[in-house]
Amino acid sequence: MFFRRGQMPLYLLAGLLFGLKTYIVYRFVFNIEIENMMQEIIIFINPFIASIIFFGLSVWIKDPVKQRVFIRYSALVGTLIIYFNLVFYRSFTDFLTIPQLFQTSNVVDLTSSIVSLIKFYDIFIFLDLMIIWYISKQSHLAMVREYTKRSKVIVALISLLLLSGNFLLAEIERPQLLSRAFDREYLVKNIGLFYYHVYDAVSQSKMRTQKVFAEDHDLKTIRQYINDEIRSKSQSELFGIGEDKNIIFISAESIQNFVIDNELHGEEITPFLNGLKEHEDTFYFENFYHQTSQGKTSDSEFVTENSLYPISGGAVFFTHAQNKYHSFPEIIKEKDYTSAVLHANTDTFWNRNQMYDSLEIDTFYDRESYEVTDDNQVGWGLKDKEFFTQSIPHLREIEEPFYAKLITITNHFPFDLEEVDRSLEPYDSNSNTLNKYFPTVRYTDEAIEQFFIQLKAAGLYENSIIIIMGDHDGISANHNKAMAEYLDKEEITPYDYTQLQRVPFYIHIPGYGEGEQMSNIAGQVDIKPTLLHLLGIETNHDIYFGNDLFHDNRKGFIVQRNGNFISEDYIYAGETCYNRETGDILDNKEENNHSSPCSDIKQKVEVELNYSDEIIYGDLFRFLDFKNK
Ligand code: GP9
Ligand code: MN
Repeated sequence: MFFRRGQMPLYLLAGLLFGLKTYIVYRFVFNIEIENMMQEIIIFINPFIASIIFFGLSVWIKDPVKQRVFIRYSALVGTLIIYFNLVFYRSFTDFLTIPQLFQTSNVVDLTSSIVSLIKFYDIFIFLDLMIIWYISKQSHLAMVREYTKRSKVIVALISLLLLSGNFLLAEIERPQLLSRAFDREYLVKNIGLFYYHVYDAVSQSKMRTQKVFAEDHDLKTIRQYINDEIRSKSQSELFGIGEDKNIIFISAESIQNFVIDNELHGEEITPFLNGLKEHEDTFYFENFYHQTSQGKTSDSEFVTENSLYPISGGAVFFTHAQNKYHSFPEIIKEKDYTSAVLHANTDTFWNRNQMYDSLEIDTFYDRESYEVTDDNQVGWGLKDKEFFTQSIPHLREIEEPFYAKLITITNHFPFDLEEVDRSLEPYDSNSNTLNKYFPTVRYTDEAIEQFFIQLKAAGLYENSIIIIMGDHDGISANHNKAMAEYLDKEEITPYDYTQLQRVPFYIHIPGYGEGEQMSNIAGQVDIKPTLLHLLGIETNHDIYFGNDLFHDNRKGFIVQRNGNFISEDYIYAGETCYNRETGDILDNKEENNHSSPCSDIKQKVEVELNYSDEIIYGDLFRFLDFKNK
């Protein structure tokens, strides 16, 4: 099957040559960061697997002459795909996506500098193509023939096996790689450039069909629902108290609120945040829930800026970055606010570079804006203390009044921290993850404390509102056993697990003096209307799923993306209705579910999730002119 009269089949030879070229380009021409041995292995085998599978398709072509043509042109198209990506990469440090091909502005940027993006040694990228082309043109080529049915099936089976092997390794390296749709670099690193393009094409076309069938009047019912069920009819007492103040928003990576006011080894875990909670200028919300799904930090950003729900599979930052939104940063422009995000990670992570444009965020201070060295980074990047220190000069240069969001990173799984930065010893349980979580939480607590001092010194404190929010949970259900041990519980029930999805939420208004500890239920979806109202901006025509947290007239429940919810009276989780205060079970699954006290709200939860999905999938806001309503 493979060798005939000592000859290697052409598809195999082409596959090996093309695979080798692709590997060399991935490894040495693109600037792809390899973090461990597993990635090294994947990036080596993937090019060979992908190209042998593709060229192997030629065995299904009967006519050997046509087989050669197929192989030649496949090599040509494959090479061009690599090359276009490379030229694009040299300019944007990113890989092409289908929407980008249609973004004329990018093309204009590219054409102006195209000459500088082409290097003389690029010719080597075409070397294998020339060899394949040359060999395939030899008239008496024994490397192609008509393949028997058996050979075809064997080639197909081997291809399938290789493909599964590649995806299995990728899944081990990055669980839920495809559904979470991380960074494009991660995708390319783990499944290769070609499967990445297939993935991109499939997700784009899925999205497009849904958009094509969407219509203007879909919004009418949604607006009606929001007017009837969500929108408060009057303004809260705090409306306008933050007018013209800066908003400094700290998105605190993976901080859950079970650490607040809690202890480990007889010590407070978060001494600064505990103190801040009691401060007269602080509103602290003890029942504030994150509402993220697979998009993690990016979902928390999405919910916060738009007051829409994230999508259930994948990250909306990735799948719907081209949509029209009506975001917080966009709305506050009417009050002459500028907006910025500060986060020391690459700008492509979570597709932030594209999504931030759609959200109309003016400036993104990404990794390039920070000095990241071997000494000042740990785990996922720049240490939080260093991050805040280096952020101060950036904050000073942003035009006031501003909204600036700072996203921390040190308290990110796997919660690595050097000995010198550790002021709290790890916990001791069977979960290494939970054990290491406490010292990094403490580190971030100290970093925020230091940041407050720096803000005061920089004269940025007095005239700002400072928000601190945990972006999502850091300890997943995999660590329930250790968590139960820490919390001194027998087990973590669905009720407990829901309560563990609470994250800290602080609104600190220097000089306000009438702060309070708030026990009403709240969620990330409430942030946009709350902040808009603090700034004195009306939301009467906006479409959103949250409420001003300072208003008494709220819809009264917080939706989780999986359809669970928390209301003032109930928690619905694991298909069970619980009393929110006591945790007692209020219904019985065996009985008729309509009798459950949770049923009414459960229906509304489904309606809201569907409406939010309709807005996103249908890109419905493109039909609206919010400004002239
Ligand atoms: C990456 C950071 C962490 O830039 O926001 O992302 P996460 O894994 O928490 O979604
Ligand atoms: Mn995060």
